[in-house]
Amino acid sequence: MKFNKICILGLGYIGLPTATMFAANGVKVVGVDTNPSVVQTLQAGRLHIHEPGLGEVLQKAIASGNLIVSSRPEPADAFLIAVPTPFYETETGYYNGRSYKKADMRAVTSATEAIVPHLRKGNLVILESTSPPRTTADLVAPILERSGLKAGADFYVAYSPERVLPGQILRELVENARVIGGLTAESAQAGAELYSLFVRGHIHQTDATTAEMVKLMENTYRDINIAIANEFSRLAERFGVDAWEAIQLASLHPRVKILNPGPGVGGHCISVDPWFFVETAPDLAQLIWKARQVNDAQPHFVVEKVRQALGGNLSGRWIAALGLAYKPDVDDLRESPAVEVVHLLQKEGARVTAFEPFKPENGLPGIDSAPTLSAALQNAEVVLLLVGHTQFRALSPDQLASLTSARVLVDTVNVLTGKDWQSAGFRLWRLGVGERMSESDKRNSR
Ligand code: SAJ
Repeated sequence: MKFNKICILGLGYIGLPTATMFAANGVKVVGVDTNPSVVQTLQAGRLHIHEPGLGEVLQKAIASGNLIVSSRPEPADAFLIAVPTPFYETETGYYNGRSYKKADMRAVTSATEAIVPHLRKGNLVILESTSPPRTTADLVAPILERSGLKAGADFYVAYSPERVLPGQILRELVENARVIGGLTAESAQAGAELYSLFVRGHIHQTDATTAEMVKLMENTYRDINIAIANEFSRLAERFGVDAWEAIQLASLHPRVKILNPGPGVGGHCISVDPWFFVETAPDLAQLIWKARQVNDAQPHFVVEKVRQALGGNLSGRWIAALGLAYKPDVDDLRESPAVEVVHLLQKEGARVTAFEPFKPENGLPGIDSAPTLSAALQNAEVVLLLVGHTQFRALSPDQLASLTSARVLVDTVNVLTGKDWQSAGFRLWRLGVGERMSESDKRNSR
């Protein structure tokens, strides 16, 4: 199939890098976003998100004339939908008296509807947004057929999950293996031809629902593995053990690779996608559901650690929270457990000042955000490290001691180890590390 022009709906973390990749490979791309401020920012050659290297490729794509940013779709050879699929904040589902989160598919629905007037015979439509199983067949295809054309016969429809890691998107878009699931075998083939314009990783063809399930399985697998790491951190504290040391030693086993505990699981992928299984099969997705609950509860354990470090009382205490992003070296605050920890501490009456180096000006409503590290540390009694940003990892005990009078440190991501905090007067508390118990203590606690 020949692709002269592609229309990409949704210019976020996935749609925008994908649009620039096609444009860099000589295809005319119309990038569409419904948010006017995103359109304006991109038209001016500036980014509305943080992703290393993306600024330069965007500017090149616009300057070459291959990428046009618009608020409306246009006729094209292929349409690619890369809009968000979050869950509803308030609307929940219930199964056996337990509540679960439900996918908000409104953006996918309206992006698909926006394509209908432009759809022509022989076009290809690809859904990239992470979606509950059967979305391509049961939601997207029927909407597109309102055009009077028949999916699979008159036009091609496929699902292709994105699997890139924020922070490394440009490299992974090209190098990662890709899965394309077609409504028909011809649809999968058309999708494979489209992505082969820039993808160097192997392109595997399958059916649409398998491809949807593959994506959810990947992130669910990771979520469950992080849940067990988080549960191990709680057990280690109970038994007076260093979870990080125990995990490292257990991972020496050739068939064991345990992930890292932390303040919880955030981002718009791993903390969201497993719910799509729970929502569509609550009777079966029991382990998946439990893992979500374990990870969602982890911020409460961080709060308990801080309470312990402060001698039992949080009310009125001054806390500097370092990092609000959902993981190191990104600016994304979506579903961030660090934000949840700050909110929980505030509920306990603590006075929290946060510092997020990737968003120093605008933190979040309701969170007191400092513009600099030293401003955040000014009145602090305890320094709480929530994200392992490179800037924080590099802090030396002397440097920190010169910036704050606080001498209590709580590290939730295990990046402050290996430095002599004690000589600089600090007491370091680490998530997942229990007070060492003597053997007789251990016996008595059994
Ligand atoms: N986390 C831990 N412990 C770990 C690893 C991660 O607590 O050992 C936490 C992180 O701090 C973060 C969350 O999990 O809060 C998720 O971070 P992540 O780096 O594991 O993943 P994401 O959400 O940035 O990207 C994931 C990736 N999926 C997998 O690795 C299976 C990426 O490849 C996907 O493209 C992306 O989801 C997506 O868009 O779905």
